[in-house]
Amino acid sequence: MDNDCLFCRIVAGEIPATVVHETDTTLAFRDIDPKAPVHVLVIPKGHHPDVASLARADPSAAADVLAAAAEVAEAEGLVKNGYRLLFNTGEYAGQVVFHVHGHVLGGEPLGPMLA
Ligand code: D5M
Repeated sequence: MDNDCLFCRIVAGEIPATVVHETDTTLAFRDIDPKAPVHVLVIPKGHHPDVASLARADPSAAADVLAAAAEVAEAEGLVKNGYRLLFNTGEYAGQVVFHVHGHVLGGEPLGPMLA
């Protein structure tokens, strides 16, 4: 755990979050500033700054995050119409929390990514 990391502190229960899914290795909670009717963040419990670092250091945890995101999408009723799974990676992508997180977004048409 990184004591300066917001999402590590959510994993530790030091900061409240609306948790919607949890496994031994992952946690999923609602985004505090939702950009769609469903906006859930899926994270590994271990601290890794971004998805590339996670995939390198712990491929099994990376697979767990993807599986958890799919389970969240299913539980949130997003599978029929589709959803977006997005990992902002680095400053130019707008990543502001450097504990890797997948955004699960859905519940309305999201439009093309690069319009
Ligand atoms: O996305 C970081 C996301 O993290 C952004 O959508 C807001 C969200 N966020 C920030 N603080 C919290 C707390 N405390 N609970 C839930 N969600 C939070 P990024 O991809 O880094 O731009």
